[in-house]
Amino acid sequence: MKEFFPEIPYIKYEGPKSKNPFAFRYYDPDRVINGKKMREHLKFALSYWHTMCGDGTDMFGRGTFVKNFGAEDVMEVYKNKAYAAFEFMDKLSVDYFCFHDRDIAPEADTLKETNERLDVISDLIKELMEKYDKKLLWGTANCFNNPRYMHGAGTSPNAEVFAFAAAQIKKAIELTVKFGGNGYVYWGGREGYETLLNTDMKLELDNMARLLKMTSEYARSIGFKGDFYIEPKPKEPTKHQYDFDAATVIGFLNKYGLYKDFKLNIEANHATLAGHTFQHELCTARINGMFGSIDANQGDMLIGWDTDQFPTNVYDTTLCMSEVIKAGGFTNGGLNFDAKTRRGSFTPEDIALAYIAGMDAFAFGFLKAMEIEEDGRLGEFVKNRYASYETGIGADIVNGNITIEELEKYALEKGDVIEAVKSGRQERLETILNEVIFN
Ligand code: XLS
Ligand code: NI
Ligand code: NI
Repeated sequence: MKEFFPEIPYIKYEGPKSKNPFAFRYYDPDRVINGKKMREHLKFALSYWHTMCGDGTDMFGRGTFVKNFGAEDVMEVYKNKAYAAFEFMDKLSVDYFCFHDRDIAPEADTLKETNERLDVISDLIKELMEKYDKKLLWGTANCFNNPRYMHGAGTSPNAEVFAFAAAQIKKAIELTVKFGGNGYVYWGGREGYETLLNTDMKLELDNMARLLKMTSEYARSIGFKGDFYIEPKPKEPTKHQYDFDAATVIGFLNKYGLYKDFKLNIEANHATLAGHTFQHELCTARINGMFGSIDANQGDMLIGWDTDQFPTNVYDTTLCMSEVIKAGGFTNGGLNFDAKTRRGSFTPEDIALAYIAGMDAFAFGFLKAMEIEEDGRLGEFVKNRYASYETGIGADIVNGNITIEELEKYALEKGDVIEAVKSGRQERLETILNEVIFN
């Protein structure tokens, strides 16, 4: 069979001292930790759109990557993308992939023809999944690229567009089920608005909920057993994206009675665009029972848009994996590299090196997060910080056993409570984190 990436070797674990660029330093896929292989703790996924399709086009310039994989005929190009994707996953020990419908087969003139193309390519992908023993982390529909979606899909002012989006999502769900996927993602795409001068926000939000309800119920009816995820993002492409951040999405799901079936797919770069840390978004999801999956990337703090860079910041990966551990690990979710190399890093080697960088950064973060747990000092500090809620008046507050009048009496008797207040010790705690990271 044709090799699409002759320049990329099979990547093996060589340990932290290795100087070989084509080796893992921390990711040792079959190493067992706490009864599970590292590959099962981390569940890395390839993003089909960035890796197989993204060509580096930006606002000021054309593509710098060639992604036709040696073919000219449009369907041949997409078949080759599939072969190349599985070769890449195989060489890098990436066990999962994620896709949009339009990443795997190009749109034709009519929906019917487009769906026929999807049938052809999805048969091939299914075969390759079996051959290489790869799994689908999640599927989704691209309801934002085509001009028909310029004003949104489920939130379009045109009912015709709503109908088209519903049909498109139906097919994407069928493909997800065909691949045995355990996740289906709804990222807001163009579900948002530019100006209230032309927008009925209430109807748009009601319609968005209608689309989610209808499509998720359909998925259940055809045997989908996995999780539905909403992926929050505050802006880009629209000025006001409706799925702003985790808290906004949770409020939305609660309002429309969708919270039971839906979880969140948290993307690092979207968190920072919303003015939050990655850890904040993960924690918000976790404490609300909505932690699902992760789009593993990083942004650039000096740039105000979604740069989707491969994650290399080990503080972020460590704190992220601490949240994953607190959530009990991944169930249906995993770590999808929704990330692309910079436009100037345009060779196939660059893409492999970027995956190695991201996988090692997360493997390192996972090992360090485990050490933080074992070390116990950070957890202990937080527990002690709230100890006053475990006994006496604190326990009464938590258990709802006290009235406001009794609290007033207590405060009046005390006169002041400043002596009870203790230092937050932030700098010391940051030193402990450094100690674990550098030891
Ligand atoms: C874009 C999103 C997108 C989703 C899938 O910003 O991250 O790539 O992950 O539609
Ligand atoms: Ni994403
Ligand atoms: Ni993104």
